[in-house]
Amino acid sequence: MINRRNRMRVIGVTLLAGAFAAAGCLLPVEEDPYPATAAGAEAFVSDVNSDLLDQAIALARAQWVQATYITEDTEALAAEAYDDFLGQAMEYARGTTRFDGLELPESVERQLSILKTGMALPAPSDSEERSELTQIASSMEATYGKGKYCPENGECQTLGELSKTMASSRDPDELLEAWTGWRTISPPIRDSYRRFAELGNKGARELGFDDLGALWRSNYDMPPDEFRSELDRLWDQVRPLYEPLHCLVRSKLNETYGDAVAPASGPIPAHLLGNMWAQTWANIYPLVAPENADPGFDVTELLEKKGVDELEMVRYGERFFTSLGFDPLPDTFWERSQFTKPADREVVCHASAWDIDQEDDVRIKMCIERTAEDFSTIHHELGHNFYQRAYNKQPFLFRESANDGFHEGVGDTIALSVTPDYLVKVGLLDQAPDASADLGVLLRMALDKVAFLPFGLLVDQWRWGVFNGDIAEDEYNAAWWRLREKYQGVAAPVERSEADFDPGAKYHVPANTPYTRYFLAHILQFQFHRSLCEVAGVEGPLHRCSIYDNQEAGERLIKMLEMGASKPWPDALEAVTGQREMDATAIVDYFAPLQAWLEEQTEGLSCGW
Ligand code: X8Z
Ligand code: ZN
Repeated sequence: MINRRNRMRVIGVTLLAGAFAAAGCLLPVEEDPYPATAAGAEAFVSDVNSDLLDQAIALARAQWVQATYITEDTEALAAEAYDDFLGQAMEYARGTTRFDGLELPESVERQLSILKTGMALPAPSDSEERSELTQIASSMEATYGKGKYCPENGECQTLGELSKTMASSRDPDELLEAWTGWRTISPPIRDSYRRFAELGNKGARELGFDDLGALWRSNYDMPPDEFRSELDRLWDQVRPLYEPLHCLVRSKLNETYGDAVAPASGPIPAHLLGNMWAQTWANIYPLVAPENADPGFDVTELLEKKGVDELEMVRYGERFFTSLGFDPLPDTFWERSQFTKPADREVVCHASAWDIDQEDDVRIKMCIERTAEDFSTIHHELGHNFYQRAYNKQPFLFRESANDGFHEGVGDTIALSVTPDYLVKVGLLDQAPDASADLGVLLRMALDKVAFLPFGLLVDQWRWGVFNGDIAEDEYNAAWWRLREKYQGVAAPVERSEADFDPGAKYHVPANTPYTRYFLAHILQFQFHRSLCEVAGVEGPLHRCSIYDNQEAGERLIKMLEMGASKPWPDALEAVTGQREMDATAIVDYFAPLQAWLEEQTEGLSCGW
């Protein structure tokens, strides 16, 4: 049994003993286990690693049960477990200051730094405030997970049901009802969120950060302000891809719905884009499809046609990873994961990947539907699991990705290899379409990957503003829509007010999951893909490359994953790509054949918003 609690108590006793000794008392002076020396720092880091590992396992179990069985009891138990974990982790994080300014081995220095910056939710040292914070955190996630839209005369609808409407309906009234309906779940979260930000900021300040957003931005091996500029740089690189796509989609929506519903200029009403948050648009592909460029297949239809059920979809995902040289998933993955929505209880359906025992007990939690979107999400989640297993030999503090964009990007990289040729190889598609279909395939992909970029960026622009006070409580909602318009060129379809809390209707806000990681992942996955295709020796356009079954590419990837967070992220990036910078030229290259066509299509239209 690791003895962290006692150790920490020893520090307290030592300091007190020193004071008493000075006053001439005869208390025994215990030896300080963590003197402010390099050896002390090393001992500290080693104990923290083993102790936090135990704590993290206890927390993961409590959170798993809460997320897969939401009740008042599991909510309270998860909050308690979080409270225990955070109390400990914060004590350790604050304890790092005794080693400030010392000359330390690089790895020790890095672990001390991760201890402080790696916490998405730092808690204040006051135990009442800490427990208030963890209760708020648990209850916000539970509120979201249980959220339903209950119309006055009609049955309540879950997010899954409302999302289906958003994806497939072309009736603007129905779309509007689903859109506003889901947003009835979040006003109760608004006040909790205000208090949450206040307490999270307090915790961040106790660790020496200006606010919680500054802490989040400190996790990228560069000063937080430099990270902001990095994001601006990357966004500038991809804007020329996004703007013509926005322009084309707006004009097609205008053709479909007419001026009254979908104006030909200005921002696009957010309920028409096929997704509850207008974050990916592939569901409206049929409305924008180019003539004579039918992609020739639709994964949703293939899954149905071939009778592939939810579990088999996951098997396909696993087989992709094993084809690269990863070990198969353990039996416990299949026994303990939640693949489909249980009929008899409330669960958090938002897809996630878990690492329960930090060894082999990895799981996914999804409410899988037989769709192309979920097929891709399965690969995304498995990417997390294979990453987790790859770095499980690292010390606890390094059991993370190089930066959080890497974790989000690995499974997506694999999903980019789900090409028509791959589908043929694994027997899902009978014949690959010829090159004339490429435009359609690329456009459908762009509606996912390119459309997502500004959304990926703005969610944290909002949170950072809330955390640093730029966005005051009385403009939470207005500021959200200002950012939606600025980055995405999307607007609320009906008047919103400060009685609403639209950011809270997006999972990651009540669940406190930082979001910039997804923006980075959307840049990084194309970088990984481009390099791995090169390693695999696949020639031809990037959108036709699949690294399926290629051991060299697999080896290269695994090498990076095994590093975990042990080195600054540019080192990890270099291990796969030879580059030390995040670089959006890869996504631009990938979509180059589409870009020319998009510009042609939108010539003469007045673009922008
Ligand atoms: O939340 C997720 C994953 C779990 S880490 C399903 N994603 C973001 C979202 O759904 O908003 C993946 C892409 C963006
Ligand atoms: Zn993810």
